[in-house]
Amino acid sequence: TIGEKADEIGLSKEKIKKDFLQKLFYQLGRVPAVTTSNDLYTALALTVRDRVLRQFVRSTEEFSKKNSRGIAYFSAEYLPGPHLGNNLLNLEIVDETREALKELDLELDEIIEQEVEPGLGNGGLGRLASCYMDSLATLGIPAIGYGIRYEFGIFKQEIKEGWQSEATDKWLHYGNPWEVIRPEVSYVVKFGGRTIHSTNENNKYAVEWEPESEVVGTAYDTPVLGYQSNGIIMRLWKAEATESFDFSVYNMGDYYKAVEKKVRSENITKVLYPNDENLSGKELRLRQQYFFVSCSLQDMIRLNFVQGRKLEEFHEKFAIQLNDTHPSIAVAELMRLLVDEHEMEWKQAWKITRNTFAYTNHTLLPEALEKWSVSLMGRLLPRHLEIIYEINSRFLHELREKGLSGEQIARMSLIDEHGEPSVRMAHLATVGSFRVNGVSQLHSRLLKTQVLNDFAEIWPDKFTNVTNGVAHRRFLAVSNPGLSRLITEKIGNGWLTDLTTLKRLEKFADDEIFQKQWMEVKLENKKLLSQLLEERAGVKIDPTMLFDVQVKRIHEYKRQHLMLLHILDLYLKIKDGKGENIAPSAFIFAGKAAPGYFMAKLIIRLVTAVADLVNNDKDVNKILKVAFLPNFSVKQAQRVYPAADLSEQISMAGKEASGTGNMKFALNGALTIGTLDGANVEIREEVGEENFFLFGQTTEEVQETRRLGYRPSKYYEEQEDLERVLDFLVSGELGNGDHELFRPLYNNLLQQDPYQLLKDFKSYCERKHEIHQIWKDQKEWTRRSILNVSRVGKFSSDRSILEYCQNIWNVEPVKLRD
Ligand code: 26Q
Repeated sequence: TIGEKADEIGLSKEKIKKDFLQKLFYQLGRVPAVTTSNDLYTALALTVRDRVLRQFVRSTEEFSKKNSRGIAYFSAEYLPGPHLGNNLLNLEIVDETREALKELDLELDEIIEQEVEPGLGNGGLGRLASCYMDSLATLGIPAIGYGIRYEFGIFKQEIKEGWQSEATDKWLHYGNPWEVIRPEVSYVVKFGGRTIHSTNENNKYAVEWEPESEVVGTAYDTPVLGYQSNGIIMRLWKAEATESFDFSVYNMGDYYKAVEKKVRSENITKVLYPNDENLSGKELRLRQQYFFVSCSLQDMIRLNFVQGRKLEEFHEKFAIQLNDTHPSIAVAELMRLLVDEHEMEWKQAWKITRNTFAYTNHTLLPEALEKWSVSLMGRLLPRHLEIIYEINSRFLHELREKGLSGEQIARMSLIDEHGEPSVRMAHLATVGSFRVNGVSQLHSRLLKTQVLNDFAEIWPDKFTNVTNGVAHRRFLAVSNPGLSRLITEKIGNGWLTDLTTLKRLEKFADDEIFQKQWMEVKLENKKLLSQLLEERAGVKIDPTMLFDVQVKRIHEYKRQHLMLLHILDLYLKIKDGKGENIAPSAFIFAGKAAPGYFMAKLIIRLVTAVADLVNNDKDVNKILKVAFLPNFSVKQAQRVYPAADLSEQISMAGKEASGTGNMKFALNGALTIGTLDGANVEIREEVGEENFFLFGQTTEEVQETRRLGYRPSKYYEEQEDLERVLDFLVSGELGNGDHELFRPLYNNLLQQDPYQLLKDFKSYCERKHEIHQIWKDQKEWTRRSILNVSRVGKFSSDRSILEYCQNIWNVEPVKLRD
C-alpha cells in the first residue's frame, strides 16, 4: 500500500518522528527534555537530509544510465536560501513532519525559523543561480552547480545611528547539516611562477608551468532537490594548503612558515566580495575565480574519463554555462588543460573549448564589465596570459581576413590598450563560447546593438535571449502558504510544475467571494510582516495600509532615492494640509550597500532619516510610515514579497538587465510601478498595460536626453514641488539638524543626476497619485491583483531552463520515474 511504501522510504509521520528522535540522541547527544532550538533544527535537518540524499543517489544512477549531455553551471555566487522548508515541500512531507513534531509538542515553523542561510552571493545573479538549480533538478536535467564555499558570505548588515554597518557572516558557526564533504574529490591549483617552453623528447613543442605556489581544492556537496523526485548537487570548493608544500617546509624545520602558508592558502575561500556591479580588480578575487574554475574543470575531465570517454568528446558530454564573466578564465584554463596537460593540438582544443562554453551576460554598466590588468594576470597566471594572447592573435588575424577596420579590430581585441593594458573578460567569454545570452529581451537587444555590437555583427547566430525566471516553488509555495492554498483550492496544484496554469485563476478575478479570500490572505501576510518590522526596525505599521515596497541592492541606478523624494513630497503636502488624496501608505525598504559605495550608504542614511521624520510626526504618521528592514536575505525576502501591495521597479531605463524581484512580487499579487527596463517590459506585456503602472523615459529617451545635454537643474527650476523637496534635503530638518549630511546627494542630483531622477520625478508622482485612487477601491485593486498573478506564468525559472535546454545546451529534460 501507499502507506507501507511511505514508511519504508521514510516519508511517513511515524518514521520521521522516530528518526528525528534518533538524530537528536545519537548525533547530538540530547533528549527532548534538554535541547536548544539549534539542536532541534539540526536533528530535523539531518532527518530530512537522509531523505534528500536518497533521492539524490537515485537520480545520479538514473542520469548515468541515460548518459545524455551534462550541464555544468559555473557561478562564483549562489544564494540558495534556507533549505529545510524547501526540501520538505519537494519531498512532499510538510504535513507529515508537522504532525510528527506536534506529537512531540514541537512547532515546525519555529524550527524552520532557526536555519541560518548560506549568503554566498550578492543579489540577483547569485539568487538566479539557485533558482536555476531548483529548476534543473525539477526538470530532470543532469546538472551540477560549481562554485566557491566561502567561509564568510555576504556581510551581515546592521543599522547603527541610521547608517549601515557591516559584520562578518559566520554562517557555518552552528555547523552545516546540508553539505557532504568529499575529501577524496580534491585537486591541486597552481599560482604564479613562470612558464618553460621547450621541445620535448618526441620533438613536440611543450609548455610547462612552474608555479610559485599551490593550493588544494576540496569538494563540499550540497544536494538540491527538485519537486517530487530528482536531486542534483551544488559542488562548492574550499581551499586548503597542499600537503607537499607543508611538508617540504616542515622538514626544513620552519614550522611557522608552514603554518603561514596554510593560512594564506585558506584565505582564497575565506570571504565573498561584497560588490555587485562595481569592480575593483583585487588580486584575491582573481585568485578565487581561477581557483574554483580550475577545480571544476579538472573535476569534469576526471568525470569524463571515469565514464570511459575520450577527451575529444568533452564538448559532447558537457556544456558549461558561465554565470557572467566571473568564471570566464575557464576559457583559458580548459585550453591549458587540453593543450599543456593532455597534449592536444591547439586547433582541436580550441574547437572543443568553443563548443563547450556558453556565456550569460548580466550587465551593461560599463563600470561593471570585468577587466584584469595584464600585469596582474601575468604575475598570477602567467600561462593563462600567454594563452589569452594566443587566442587573441588568432582571433584578430581572423578579423583582419574578414577585412574589418583597424579601429573595429582594436575595439574587439581581448586586450584593452587604453591606459594600463587589461584583459576584457567579456570579450574572452564571447570569443570562447558558442552562445551568448542576455537576461531579458530588452537587455539582450541592447547587448547586441551596443556593448557587444561588433561581435553580434560577425556572429549574429551566437547571440540569443533567455529571460530570467524565479523558483516559484520557493517564492510562492513555500513562502506564501496562504495564497498557495487558496490558489490550489480553485485550480488544483498543477501550477507547482506548470506555472502557466495560473491562467485558470483569471475567471475568478471578478468573483467577490474569491476577492474577499484573496484580500484576507494578503492581510494575514501583512500582519506577519508588520510584526517583523516592529521587531527589527522598531516601526509599528497598521497592516491595512498600502504596503509600498522596494527591496533590492542599494544602487543609484535602481533609484531608491526617487522613491524617497516622492515620500518627502507627500510629507510636505500633508504638512500643508493638502494630504486628502493620499492613501495611508507604509513605505518599506531593504537592501545592502557595497561597503565602499558612499552614495549607496548615504541613500540608506536618507531612508532612516526620512523614517525618523515621518514616523515621529503626529500630523503625518497616521497616513505615512517608513521602515528600513535590516539585513535583507532570501529568508527575509520570503516574508516581504507575500506582504507587498505595490512593487517598486523604478531603475533608469536601460540599466537593470532584468530584475527578478519584480517577478517575485508579481507572483505574490503585488501590482507594479515601474519603468520600461529589464524584464519589466515583459511583465507588463503579460499582465496587460492596465495592470502595470508605467512611468518615466524609455531607454531611447534616456539616451536622447543625455545626447542633448541633460541639465537636471532645469527641472528644479520649473517644478515647485521638486524644488521644495530637494531643498528640504539640506534644510536641516532631516538627520538631526545637519545641513550638510545629504549635501552630496543634493549636489549630485542638481549637477549631474546621472540616472535622471529629476526628469522622471513628475511622471512617477502622477502614477503614484493614480495608484492611491485605485487603492481606495479595494475590490478593483484585488481584481487587478488576481489578474496579475494569473498572468505571470511565464516567469518561472522552469520556463527559463527549458529555453536554455532548447536554444543553448541542446539537451532534453529527462523526467525520471518515481
Ligand atoms: C565581480 C568581480 C569582482 C567583485 C564583484 C563582482 C561582481 C559580483 C556580483 C559583479 C556583479 C555581481 C552581481 C551582479 C548582479 O547581481 N546582476 C544582476 O543579475 C540579475 C540576474 O540576471 C539581474 O536580474 C539584474 O538585473 C542584475 O543587476
